[in-house]
This record gives sequence, C-alpha cells and structure tokens, in this order.
Amino acid sequence: MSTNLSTNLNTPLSMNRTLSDADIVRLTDRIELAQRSATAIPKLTEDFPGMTLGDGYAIQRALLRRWLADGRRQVGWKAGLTSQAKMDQMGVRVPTVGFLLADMARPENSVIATDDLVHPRVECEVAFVTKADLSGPDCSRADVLAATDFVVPAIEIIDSRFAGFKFDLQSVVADNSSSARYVTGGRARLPADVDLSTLGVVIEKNGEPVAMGASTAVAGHPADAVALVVKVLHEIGEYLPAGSFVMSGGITEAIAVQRGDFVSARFQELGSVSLRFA
Ligand code: OOG
Ligand code: MG
Repeated sequence: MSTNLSTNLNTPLSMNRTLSDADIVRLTDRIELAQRSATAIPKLTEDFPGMTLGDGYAIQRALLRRWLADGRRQVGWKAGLTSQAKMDQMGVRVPTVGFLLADMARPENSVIATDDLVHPRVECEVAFVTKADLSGPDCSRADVLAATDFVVPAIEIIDSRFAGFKFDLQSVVADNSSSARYVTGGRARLPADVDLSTLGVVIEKNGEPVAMGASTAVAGHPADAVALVVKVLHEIGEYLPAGSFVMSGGITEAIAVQRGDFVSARFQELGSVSLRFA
C-alpha cells in the first residue's frame, strides 16, 4: 500500500531509546566491523527486536564519534528515503539521515573499487553546500535556500551492510543510512538561478538509460529534504553548520552496479556526473 509521502516527511520522530549503553557499544562494534570488512550481517533487529529509531541514531552517533576520534573528518550529512521511489524500493517509509566523511568522496570520472563494498547501488541526488548555520525544529525550504551557497549534482554509492540489501528503519539508521561513497561533478549553480523542483535526471548504465525522474520527487523540493535533515539533527541535539555538504536523497530508485559498469547521470541545468566501477 502506498502511503502519503508528505505525511511521512512531516511526522515528528520519536527518539526514545531502549537499549543499554553496553548494547549500543556492542552494536556499534558490529556495524563498524561490517563496514570495515565489507561483510554482510543480519539486520540488528533480529537480535534486538525491541530496538527503536532512537537506538539506531545512538549507534550512528557512536560510530561517528569513533571515526572522528580516529582522525576522519566530517563534511556534512545526507537525507535518505526522501522519495516515494526509494521508500517503495526499500519498504521503509520514514526518511533518515546519515553523516558524510571527507574520505568517502571520490573524484568525478574516477574508477571506484568494489572489493571494499558489499553490494553497491547508485543514486542521483541534488547536493547543497551551505553558507550559514541551519538549526531548530522549524527549518523551512526558504531558510534552506537562503543558507545555500550553491547546489551541485551528485551520485551517491550506497552499500547496505545488511544481507540481501534488506533492512528496517532502526537497522538502516544504525548503518549510517547505507552511506559508502559519493561523487560530485557537473556544474555548481546558485539556487536562485535554477528551478530546483523541476530538474530532470537520467541515469545511464553502460550507455543504456536505466532510470529517470525529476527533483520534485524528493520531498516535493530537494530543499525540503535538507530542512528535514535539520529537523532530525535538532531531534538528536545537533545542527547543520555553515559550509556543510548535504545530499538530499535519491530521486529515483537505486541501481545495482558491479565491477566493470560505467554509470553516468545527466542532470538538467546541472550537467553530468560519471564514474566507473572496478
Ligand atoms: C538507505 C539510504 C537511502 C537515499 O538517497 O534515499 C539513500 C538505503 O536505501 O539503503 O541514501
Ligand atoms: Mg542517497
């Protein structure tokens, strides 16, 4: 059954926690090992069926703290599951956020290794770079646009660490919303110079079109997905600092890729982003 996208995007999330601190550490270890070794694991709710969304974010934040302590650098955040196509594909109907680290970035037109990924998929997204802080429970599309320095097209390479790329909301949040790699390219544009709600995009794999859509699919307007990131960050006691890189979520369903594939996403007004898998 299809549910209403805007209802799902606007319902406040409960961040209640049920797991003990020791279980949060245990599950953070499990996710960290799965990510580092590119090994699929069962979804966390198989062992912890009572786990909540708040527990999922507690694990994600513990993972972020560990990696920052290791010297990795955060560049921003991403929204996940912000389009009907993505919600339908994954069977999860609540949007998520995940953190983005500098070392997850790959250059445009580069060759992306697959041997350190479990089962990668690509998504095309409108990405924002901010020039002012955004915070609070009431962040709006207008607030996001006023705080946007420029937008750029991006391909995200997601990689669920859960077997069969199947998960529930709590598990995918703990797994940092399947974040793995991202590539930006094309042309940076000022938000005032493009109609961000009507940008068409076509994804080609090995020269064949495999998915197409328009940016309105993302929460009605991709800036609304960025506002949603700010609201979720508020729920977990964070804000979006100036200079953040934010991906607004896949416009179409994600496309599975394997070694040897060449992927190119053409965005109306924003140019194209290409990459190859090896
Ligand atoms: C969760 C991450 C979704 C997006 O753009 O919707 C996401 C997943 O589908 O594995 O990054
Ligand atoms: Mg994505």
